[in-house]
Amino acid sequence: MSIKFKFSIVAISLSLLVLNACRKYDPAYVSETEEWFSGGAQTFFDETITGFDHIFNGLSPAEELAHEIGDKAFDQTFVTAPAPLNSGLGPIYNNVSCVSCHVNDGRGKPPVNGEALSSMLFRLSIPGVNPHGGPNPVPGFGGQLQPRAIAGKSGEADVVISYSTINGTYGDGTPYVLRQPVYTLSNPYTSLPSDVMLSPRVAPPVFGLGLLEAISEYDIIKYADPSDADGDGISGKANRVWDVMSRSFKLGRFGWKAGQPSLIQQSAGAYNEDMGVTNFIFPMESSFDQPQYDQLNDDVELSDSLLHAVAFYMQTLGVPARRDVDVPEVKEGKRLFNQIQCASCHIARHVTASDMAFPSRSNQKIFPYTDLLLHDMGPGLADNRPEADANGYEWRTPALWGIGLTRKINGHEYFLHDGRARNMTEAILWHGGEAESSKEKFRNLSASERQAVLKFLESL
Ligand code: HEC
Ligand code: HEC
Ligand SMILES: [Ca+2]
Ligand SMILES: [Ca+2]
Ligand SMILES: [Ca+2]
Repeated sequence: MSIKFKFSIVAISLSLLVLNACRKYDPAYVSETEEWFSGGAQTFFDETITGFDHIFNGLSPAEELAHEIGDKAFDQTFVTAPAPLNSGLGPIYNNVSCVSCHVNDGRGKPPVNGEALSSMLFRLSIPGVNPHGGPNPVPGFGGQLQPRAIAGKSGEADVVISYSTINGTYGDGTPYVLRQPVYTLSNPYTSLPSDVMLSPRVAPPVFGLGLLEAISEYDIIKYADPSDADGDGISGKANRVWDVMSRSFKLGRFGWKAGQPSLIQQSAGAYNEDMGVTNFIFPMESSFDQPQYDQLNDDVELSDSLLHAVAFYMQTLGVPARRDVDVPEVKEGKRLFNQIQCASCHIARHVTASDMAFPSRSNQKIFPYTDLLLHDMGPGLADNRPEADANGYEWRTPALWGIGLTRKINGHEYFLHDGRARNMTEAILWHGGEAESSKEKFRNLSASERQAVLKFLESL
């Protein structure tokens, strides 16, 4: 082999490496037949109300049993201790069961027409960080607001939500209206510090998360470009969060700011903070050190095996199949979605890592439409509250798979972290910051092109 030839092989492989290392994603890589199968082998052709609740294919009988136990536990209503079953609710809490927020394994919503807060919660902190670089809890209130309490105790505070109106116009002159939420805390049980920061969150859907957990850290970080080295205006940064069980920092994947490293920790945190149910990962009552604390020196309220079963249930929920993939308007919408750079963050395709110990989620080609990275989404969406490495402007790109079934399965179309968007169009029009130019391109599409983008999203 001539030296020149050898050199060109090296040069070609080097440039391939460079191309690989860059965060640009080549949409042409996606074939249409593959795309019906959003969850790879864990895809289910069900467009009805049960569309988000399918057990993985290929589980062993023991795993199927664990999933079913987890499924039941997810639906269980907890009650005040002592009780023979599902004991330990509160003393302060947000809701009584997982499913009351993650309705049909789908998403929650902000209160509508004077409803009480139910499937939405507020995280709280004051400036500074905790010993692991996470949010600094508010004295007397902790890291999350629990507005409800069991009999004889008082909730921490209520939240009053009002909306102001923002008028805008598309490039073609058609007007649109957005609503911006304003949150005020009322009736605090004790005085709140003046520098308290609030982060509103609606419950996101919980299907397909086992597949997202199975994407390797390497495959996520390869799309990160924190200082925007390629100059396309889009950075993308990984969150680094404390993993309680391994006592180390891990890539954050779950939650609207990627504040949780694993499904078991996310689920354990939900039991503890959202329901007041202590467990081996978070054994301290959320009300510890507060007057609402029940002073009961009780054991962990949830058995270790139930926590494992619920986490396994979260790991083994399949993904609904695409619909209408071959309809011309949907194909045109997909072309536009790529052209106006929605796909720079909503990355269509990933391949999960090989995992001999968990074959049902190993090596799957999946289409979640997320990079699982944090992006500055501009001042309009900012909560101005940091969470580990996520700053007050940053949010994790949410997966878009299954989003077109939201109306059918959840009966509403409130989108974004705080449910302010009343449909998908509003969700897009709120994009700012790194997504500003993509949003502007959408705003300047013709009415029929915008419709095609929506048809494409509806097909996911
Ligand atoms: C009060 C409503 C509420 C309850 C009750 C609740 N959740 Fe959640 N859940 C949320 C919210 C809000 C988030 C987003 C949290 C964030 O951004 O930090 C979330 C996030 C999650 C996620 C991560 C989803 C993602 O896409 O990243 C999982 C998994 C989850 N919850 C599981 C559970 C389990 C298991 C239970 C029951 C033990 C539960 N939740 C109870 C509101 C709730
Ligand atoms: C810079 C990265 C980025 C780009 C570019 C981007 N998005 Fe997003 N998208 C996000 C993030 C982050 C959120 C969540 C923001 C929030 O909840 O406040 C989001 C939310 C959404 C949602 C709502 C999802 C949900 O579960 O509530 C939809 C729909 C959506 N994007 C569609 C689009 C479309 C269509 C485009 C192209 C016009 C686009 N996005 C471009 C990052 C991006
Ligand atoms: Ca309790
Ligand atoms: Ca609290
Ligand atoms: Ca970039």
